[in-house]
Amino acid sequence: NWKPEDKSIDQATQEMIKKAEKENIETIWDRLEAQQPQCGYGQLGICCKNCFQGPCRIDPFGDGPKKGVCGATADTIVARNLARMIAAGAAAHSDHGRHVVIAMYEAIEHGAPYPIKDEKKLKSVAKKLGIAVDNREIKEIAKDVIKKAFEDFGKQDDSIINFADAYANDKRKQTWKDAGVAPRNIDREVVEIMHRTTMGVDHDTVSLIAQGIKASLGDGWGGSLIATEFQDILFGTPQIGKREANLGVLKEDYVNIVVHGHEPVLSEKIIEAAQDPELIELAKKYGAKGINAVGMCCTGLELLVRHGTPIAGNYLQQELAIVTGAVEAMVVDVQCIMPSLVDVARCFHTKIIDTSSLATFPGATHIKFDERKADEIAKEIVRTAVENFSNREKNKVQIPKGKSEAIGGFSVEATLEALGGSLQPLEDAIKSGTIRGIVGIVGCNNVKVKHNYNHITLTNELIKNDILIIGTGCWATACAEYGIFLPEYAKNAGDGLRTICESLGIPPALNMGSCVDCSRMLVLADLMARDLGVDISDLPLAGSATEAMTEKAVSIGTYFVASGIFTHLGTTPPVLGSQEVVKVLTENAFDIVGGAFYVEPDPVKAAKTLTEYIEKKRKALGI
Ligand code: NFS
Ligand code: SF4
Repeated sequence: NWKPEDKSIDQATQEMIKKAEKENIETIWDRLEAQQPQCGYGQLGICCKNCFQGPCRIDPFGDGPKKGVCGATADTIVARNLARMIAAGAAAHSDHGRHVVIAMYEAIEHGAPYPIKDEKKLKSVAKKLGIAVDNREIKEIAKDVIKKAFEDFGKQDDSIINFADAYANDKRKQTWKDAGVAPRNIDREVVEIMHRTTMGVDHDTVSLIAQGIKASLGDGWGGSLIATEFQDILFGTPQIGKREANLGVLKEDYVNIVVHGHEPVLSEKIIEAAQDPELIELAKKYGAKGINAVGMCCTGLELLVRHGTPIAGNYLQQELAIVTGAVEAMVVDVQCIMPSLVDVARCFHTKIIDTSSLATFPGATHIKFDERKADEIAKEIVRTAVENFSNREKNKVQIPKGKSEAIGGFSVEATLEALGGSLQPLEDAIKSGTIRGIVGIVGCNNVKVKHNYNHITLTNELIKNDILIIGTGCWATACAEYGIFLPEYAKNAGDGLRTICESLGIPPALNMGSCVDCSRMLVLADLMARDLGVDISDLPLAGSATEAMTEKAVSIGTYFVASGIFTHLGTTPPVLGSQEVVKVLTENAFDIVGGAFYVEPDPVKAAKTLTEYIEKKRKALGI
């Protein structure tokens, strides 16, 4: 009895859920139902299978076992499981970062087709890292920047990683040093979590969480930041402009290609190939009007903020894009890609094309990517999609009308430019109280939450309170679909925020890009802290992952907290089985790193708490 209206707030999405139901196509909502009731031990985080004397479960209430076979307590087990989630999340973001550095390396050393598009950004990154730029060849500067990044993945001394050292202010770095959580090497912090959490090593909640924090900082101020900066250098720094979002960006008469996943090293090339005149001619030969390449999830956001490519949806819409019956190929790389796509695609002519050597989907077409042959491979993928157009079954096609326009591309650079060169106008507005503060919202849909409901409700509630929203990931796609990223949406904001938005011509919520671009929010917060001569934890800022789902979101939340930001989670991570862990995350963290977690499923209540927190911070600052 779970109605489409209760599964998503978005009409186009509801329409496709109905179509799937009618055609007996199984989607994620059906599978969640089939999983009920989900395991209570798992939900509380108190099961362990880190060795095969287990699996062990702790009885949280009754008089069952309080220790695993080896003697591990609920506290140990929960802390270990949490640390492993962070390790996985940090690994995913950072490996993505590594792939971009490698693409640039391959371009410079072996002629891979990735020319540097943004020399200005390259120079500014180099300067931050202390690399000389005057009178030097671009190639030489790039080589030095690549070297610094590779060091961050591999250096063996105990100094803080180069990018964190270059980008974070001294106050923050001192806090990390004092707490013993300054990351030394992106890979090493992840490996150390795996070591500490294997059978019989670290059993102390605080030191396990501290290592989790260290790895997360290696993500936020390391791997993710490197991904963002190198992508800007290679593909251009996002600039503000108008885009389109939702399933309605698919076009009936065109060859539709959806690029889905996370790494623009691939999707950039697909978008280029989709503009190839020969392939467009071929599409016409098959009876299509042309090629329509659109994005999905974070790789979609990467394209959207840089090139204005339309985005067909966020995480919970991936199966539904195929259900339209109008997708010739869904091209996937890594992360947040449902294995079920292959099954949904079997009901249509759609080809799922997997491209990453890291991710093979049984039943999909495998066309594996290689930087050095990027152009040829991208063309082959697009050609495969074009040739599939004639297999489309017209009677199965139903594309929802729903789509919305949205302004996006608020990189820190573009934001500064919009503000006239510095953050001062924004800081003045915050000081005067016209804007009360800023909340960064990130990440995910989670099928346990009505699709986009938390994102939209929390955003609406906060802008009413004159709080400017910045954000990334599936939140950004949700807002784009809802029309929040239009300057005229400012009429829904409080008077103060509305006035500022109107005078600048910006929406009340700013799309900063994909989830690795959460690093942009850190850079912005850091800049503001420097300007005002305070620590990030003193600023009237907060964070939220209101439909959090992935391990990556756990890593993001943790590095937000460790950067001094009070961070709301709208879904509950599996940690409630340990009061000690919960206390460290929600209370003690304040004293150690200046930020902490806060869990609240109701976005209206969460907005209230976040607003109160921001007001408290204002008071402490005397503004
Ligand atoms: Ni972020 Fe992107 Fe979406 Fe969540 Fe998945 S697509 S990296 S993890 S679900 S926001
Ligand atoms: Fe059980 Fe300990 Fe092995 Fe975990 S590590 S499965 S608690 S014996």
